[in-house]
Amino acid sequence: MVKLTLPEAELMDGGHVACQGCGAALAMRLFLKGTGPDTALVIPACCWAVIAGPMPTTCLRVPTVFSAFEATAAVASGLKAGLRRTGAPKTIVAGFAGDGGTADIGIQALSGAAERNEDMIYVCYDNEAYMNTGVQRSGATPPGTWTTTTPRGLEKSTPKKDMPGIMVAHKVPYVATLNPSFPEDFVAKVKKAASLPGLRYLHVLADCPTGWKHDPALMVEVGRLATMSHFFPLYEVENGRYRMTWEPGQPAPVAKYLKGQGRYSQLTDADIVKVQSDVDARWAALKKLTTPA
Ligand SMILES: Cc1ncc(C[n+]2csc(CCOP(=O)(O)OP(=O)(O)O)c2C)c(N)n1
Ligand SMILES: [Mg+2]
Repeated sequence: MVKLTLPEAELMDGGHVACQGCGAALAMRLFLKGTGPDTALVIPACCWAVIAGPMPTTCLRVPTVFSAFEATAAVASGLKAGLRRTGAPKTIVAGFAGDGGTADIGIQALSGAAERNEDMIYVCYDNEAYMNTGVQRSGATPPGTWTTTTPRGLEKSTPKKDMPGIMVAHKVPYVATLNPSFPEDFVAKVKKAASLPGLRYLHVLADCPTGWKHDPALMVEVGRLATMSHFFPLYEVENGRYRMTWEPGQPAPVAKYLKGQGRYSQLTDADIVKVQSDVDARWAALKKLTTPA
């Protein structure tokens, strides 16, 4: 008998309208396995507002509030206050927003909630563009990426906004990076976040085969390569202390990750060398933070 390591209960049904191979769909499924049924979600405008679907056919088995695009953390703050007041203080309130809704339009509400250390889990599922409206670049789009607003020849040139770093700078109790291709690590971090008070920020890499331009069947593999190549390291920061949670023994070349995706098909060998050196520099900086003095 295979021993299951993840909670068996499903709080998200199949039959939803996510694209095939949607990393954000798997992220929600794993997230709810970690928080359990006493969870209330706040979802702003994003793919997930569509995936969830309307009542009575929603795929979510937990109560959900749909918020304005910029308001996730403000609505979650109010929802938590209301639940406390009406006798349900233990319900986990979780914002579940995209990278556009977090790194760009929602950052003010999130920063305010973080500064007040509101009691919520805030999940940013980062598919590295505004996917729901047709793959426009966001602050979280990596440099060199094709999107519909950074077409070939005019790819994004500025760095990806470091949302986990911004949240660590707010000195919230818990910040972590998660990847649905590493489900045990994913659910362990959600469970840890669920056990802590205050604002817990989870930054999830969420593959979007539609916008990243690859075969949807390869979603888990592409996600694995993101972490295996050090492109998306898995770490957590508890009360300011960094800890790497999973490290590849021998990192894969970043080229392997990039070459599997059409959004990077315009990169030259020289461009790829540059991405590799940026990834190496970020990894070295992170290793310094995670190595006890
Ligand atoms: C104030 C406002 N501006 C623009 C929109 C249109 N809009 C809806 S979803 C979306 C993209 C969201 O991108 P992201 O947060 O990254 O989530 P994803 O679609 O990638 O899941 C946009 C621009 C909106 N609903 N409200
Ligand atoms: Mg997005």
